[in-house]
Amino acid sequence: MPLRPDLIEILRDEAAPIVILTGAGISKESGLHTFRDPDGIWAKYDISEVATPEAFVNNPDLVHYFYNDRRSGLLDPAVQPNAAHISLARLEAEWPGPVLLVTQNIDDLHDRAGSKHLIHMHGELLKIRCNHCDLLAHWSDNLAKETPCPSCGKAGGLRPHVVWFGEMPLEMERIYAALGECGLFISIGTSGNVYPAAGFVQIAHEEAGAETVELNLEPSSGATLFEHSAYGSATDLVPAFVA
Ligand code: BJW
Repeated sequence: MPLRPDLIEILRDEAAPIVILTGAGISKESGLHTFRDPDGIWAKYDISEVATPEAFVNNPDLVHYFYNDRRSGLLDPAVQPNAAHISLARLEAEWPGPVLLVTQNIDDLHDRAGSKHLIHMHGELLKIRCNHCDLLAHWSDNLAKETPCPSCGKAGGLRPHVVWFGEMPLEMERIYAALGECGLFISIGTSGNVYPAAGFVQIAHEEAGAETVELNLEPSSGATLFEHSAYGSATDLVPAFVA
């Protein structure tokens, strides 16, 4: 069984559906920055200037610079899935029940590690979409406000396929359906500051009666909502958890 035996014992069903929520902390040891740690992205950038729809209208150059820089970082050959990403892909492959991985991360490290049932609820850094047409495409180059849309040809409409503050996260119906019937909810490497993801633990516990586990470097904002927890780095905790 690909889970620690003591955890299997607390589950009502040995093939219980599992929902896993991940945040920036799981990719930290792959070389990507978190947001709210002292050396995090929000220590360098003002959220309202780069991660809102208004910021994109007011200063598209800065928003493009911000995401182009992060895209270059992600494409650095040194940035690779770590032991935590790989363990979660193994859990999905070996667990007898359904496993849904919901990530707030816009990097592609879970995809590269081999996770298949994966929702990028805050979008994907390596995709763009167009405000003028229905284009959604893979993208690895730099974007600028003058870049014409490869589909409709208009300039000014291309934007990173990410979810900014005030926008609706992606695939929420699928996520809520899975939370409503899971037997185990695991949160990894997220500070619990951003909704709706921060509220998933309560939905899993109250609606589905799920066991809830937090694995993080330190207690998150919602730490008291979890029944089980372990604190340390993701590359230590997650492989030990997916024993
Ligand atoms: C380690 C580690 C290691 C470090 N190992 N761990 C309710 C109340 C109040 C406000 C709201 C509310 N509901 C909605 C809102 C508004 C808003 C919101 O939440 N505001 C808060 C600030 C209060 N939410 C929204 O606007 C969202 N949209 C929305 O709600 O739509 C309406 C809706 C209605 C009904 C249903 C559903 C929806 C959209 C939020 C979009 C977030 N966008 C960002 C940026 C875009 C993507 C990008 O550029 O990357 O997404 S913000 C940023 O925060 C990014 C992240 O995905 C997100 C979460 O951050 P995360 O992953 O938790 O990172 P950190 O840095 O905070 O934490 C890292 C953790 O890892 C730390 O705890 C470390 O200790 C730990 N760690 N190293 C293990 N080695």
